[in-house]
Amino acid sequence: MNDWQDVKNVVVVGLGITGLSVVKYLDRYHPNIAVKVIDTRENPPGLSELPAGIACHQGGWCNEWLAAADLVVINPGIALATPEIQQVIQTGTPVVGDIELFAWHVDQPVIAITGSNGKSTVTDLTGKMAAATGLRVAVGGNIGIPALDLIDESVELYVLELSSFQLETTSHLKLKAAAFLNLSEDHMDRYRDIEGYRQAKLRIFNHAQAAIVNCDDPLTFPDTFSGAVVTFSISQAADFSVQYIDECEYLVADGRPVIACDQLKLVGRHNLANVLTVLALLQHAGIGYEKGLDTLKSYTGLTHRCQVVADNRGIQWVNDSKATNVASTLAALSGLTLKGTLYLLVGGVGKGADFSPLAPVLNSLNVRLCCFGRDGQQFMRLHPAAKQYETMADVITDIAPQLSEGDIVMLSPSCASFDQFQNFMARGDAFAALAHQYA
Ligand code: UMA
Ligand code: ADP
Repeated sequence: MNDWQDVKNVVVVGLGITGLSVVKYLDRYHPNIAVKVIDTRENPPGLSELPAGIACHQGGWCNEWLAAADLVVINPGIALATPEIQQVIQTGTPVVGDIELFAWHVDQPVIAITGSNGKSTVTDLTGKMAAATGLRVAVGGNIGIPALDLIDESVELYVLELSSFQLETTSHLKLKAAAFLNLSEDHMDRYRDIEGYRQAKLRIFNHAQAAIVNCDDPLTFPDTFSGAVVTFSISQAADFSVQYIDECEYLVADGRPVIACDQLKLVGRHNLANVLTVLALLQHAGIGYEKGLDTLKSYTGLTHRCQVVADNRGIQWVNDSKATNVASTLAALSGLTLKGTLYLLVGGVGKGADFSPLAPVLNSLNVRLCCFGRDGQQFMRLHPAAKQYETMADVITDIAPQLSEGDIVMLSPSCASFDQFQNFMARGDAFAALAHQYA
C-alpha cells in the first residue's frame, strides 16, 4: 500500500477506458486529490464520460501540468520512453500505471497471466473455473475491464490479464500465482528488441509466490526467482503435462490424470497448453480445480479466436480476428483440417513484425493468401498465390464466387486492426457479417 498522504496533484496521461477508471477510482477512494487529464489525441475516447470538474488537455502535451504533478498515472498505450514521460521521470516524480494503483489498494488474493498469446483465454477460463468452486471472482485487466473498475470489498479472488505495457509500470503487485504463457515477436514498434519485450513481461514474477512457466518456451522462465517455479508442457515432462494413458491422451497434474483431452470442447494443441496453465494457476492459488471440471468440459472459448462463424455448403468461415501476431496465426494454421482451399485473410497494422516465419507453413498448404489493410503489402512475397486488396469486404466479394465444398475462409490477420476498425472485435464482427451474407 502506497502512502497517499504526500500526493496532492495527480496527472492522468491518456484517457480511454484505463484513464477513466483511474479518474473514477481517485474520486471514490482519494477524493481530496486534485486530478487533471492529458490526452495527446484531439478527441480521446471516454471524454464524454469524464466527470464534471476534471480538466482535460487534449491534442498534445501540457508540460506545465506534468511539472506540477506529484504522481503521474499513464495509460498502457503510452510508452515510458516517450520524451515527455522521460522528462517527468528525470525530475523524480513517480510514473505508474493503473495496475500499480490496483496493487497499492487490494489485499485480496490475485492471480495474473501474461504472454504473447492465449492470455485472454487463460484469464477467462481461470475466472470461470474459480467461480465454479463458489468463490466471488472478478476478472479484468488487458482483457477489457480495467482492474480498478473491479475493486470491491466482496471480491474473494481477482484474475488479471496483464500486457507487457501494463507490467512496465507495475512494481508492487503481489500475486498468489502468475503465468507467463509464451513469448513470440509482437509490439516490435514499442520495444528495442524481443529481450526488451520479455523483460517487461518477466516483471509479472517480481512479487509472485508461484511462477507458472512453459517448458516448450524457456524464455518464459524468470532469470531469478525465490518462489516456486511450476512448469507446464504439451510435448515433454513437466509438472503439468499431456500424457498417453491406455492410448488415450490426458492432461496430467503432478503425475495425476485430471481429464482426457477428448473431453474438452476447446480445439487446437495450443489450447491444451492454455488449460494446463489454468490448472496450474488454480492449484497454486490454493483453489481446488476439481469443482471446476464441468465448467472446463463445456468451455468453448472466447469469440474472435478460431471461431467457426458460418458453415454452409461444406464451406467453413473462421473468425480468428484476435490473431494479431505471427505466432497466433501459426497456431490457427497448425490446428486446421483442410479438404479444399484455404482463403487466408491477413493484414492490418503490422507493428514492425517480421512475417517471414509464415512462409514455410503457407507453402505446405493449398492456400490463397488475401492481403488487405495498411500493411497487407508486406505479406505479398510470402506465397505465390497472394493477392492484394484494399479492404476485407473487397476480399470477400472477389473470392465468394470461387468457393466450393471443403474450402475454409479464415480471418487470422497477424496484425492489429486500428487502420480500418475500432478494435479486433469490430473487425471480427465485420468478418462474421460478411460470412453470413455470402455463406
Ligand atoms: N493514445 C494516444 N495518446 C494518448 C493516449 C493514448 O495516442 O494520450 C493511443 C496510444 O497510442 C494507444 C491507443 O491510444 O495505442 C489506445 O489507448 P486507449 O485509450 O484505447 O486505451 P484503453 O482504452 O485505456 O485500453 C487499454 C489497453 N490498450 C492498450 O494497451 C493499447 C487495452 O488493451 C485494455 O483492454 C484496456 O486498457 C483495459 O486494461 C487493448 C490492447 O490492444 C485490448 N492491448 C494490447 C494487446 O493486447 O496486444 C497490449
Ligand atoms: P491474447 O489475450 O494473449 O491475445 P487470446 O486468448 O485472446 O490471447 O488469443 C489470441 C490469439 O492467439 C487467437 O488467435 C488464439 O487462437 C491464439 N492463441 C490462443 N492461445 C494460444 C497459445 N497458447 N499459443 C499460440 N496461440 C494462441
